[in-house]
Amino acid sequence: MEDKMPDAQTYEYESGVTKVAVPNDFAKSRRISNDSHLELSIVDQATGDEMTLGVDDFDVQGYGDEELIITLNEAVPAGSHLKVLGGRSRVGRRPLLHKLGMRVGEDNTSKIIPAPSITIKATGFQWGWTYSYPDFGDFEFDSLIAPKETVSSELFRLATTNDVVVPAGETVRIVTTGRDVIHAWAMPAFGTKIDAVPGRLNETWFYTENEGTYYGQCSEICGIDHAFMPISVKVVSREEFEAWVNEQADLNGLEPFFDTTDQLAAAEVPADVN
Ligand SMILES: [Cu+2]
Repeated sequence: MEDKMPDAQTYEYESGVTKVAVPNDFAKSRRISNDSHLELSIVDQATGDEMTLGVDDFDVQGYGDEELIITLNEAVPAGSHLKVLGGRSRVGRRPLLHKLGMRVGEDNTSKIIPAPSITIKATGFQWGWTYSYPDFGDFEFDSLIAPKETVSSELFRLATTNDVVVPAGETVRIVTTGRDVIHAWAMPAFGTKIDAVPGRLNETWFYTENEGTYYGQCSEICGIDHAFMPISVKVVSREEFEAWVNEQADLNGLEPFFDTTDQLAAAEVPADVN
């Protein structure tokens, strides 16, 4: 599963609609072909709250075809829009009960996840990591082991000088390479481990909805300081992420990437990132 990049797509439709045509233009083997490949929700535009529709709330024609026609029992209410997430990429365990007719995802162990919204390039070097964010003005920074006296004993040899910052609930593509010898970008909490090889690009991905900071380490013996190149990923809200991106842009002499005039004031900018 790690080697297959998530490819599900999200489509949004206005309030008032009852019938929508949804593209199903994946490769044939990846098409939406049953209700476990679809997730429909009604999103309140004011609050952002999502209410997931049950399979009995809509009817689908054209499973497996290039276009699906979805008919809702009730029109999308005013002040809301319809979000359709469709595709075969998932995270979580696929319950055995699915084979007995239970809808995948019903017990929250497995769910559809969208194609990556962010690509981060991680370059291993002796001894640390450089992270580039090509989608957001192409800033980059180095992440080195944090000085011992600055970290708690729990984070000894895990904390870094700069966290990788990503938004929760979005799929993140990680592209790895090496600047000198082979390293490996490993993040156990995400089930992610991939070699970072000079002259080659590898790619993998992760997805988490849980905000917090996660730690990993280089996992390919790369020289005398191999044990001193930790990896830290800070998962934040979308608003915090955008504020952080703008802060990075500023540090790199770039224009702000996101127009977050309101959000910047409201969002908590992670204090330990610079
Ligand atoms: Cu190493």
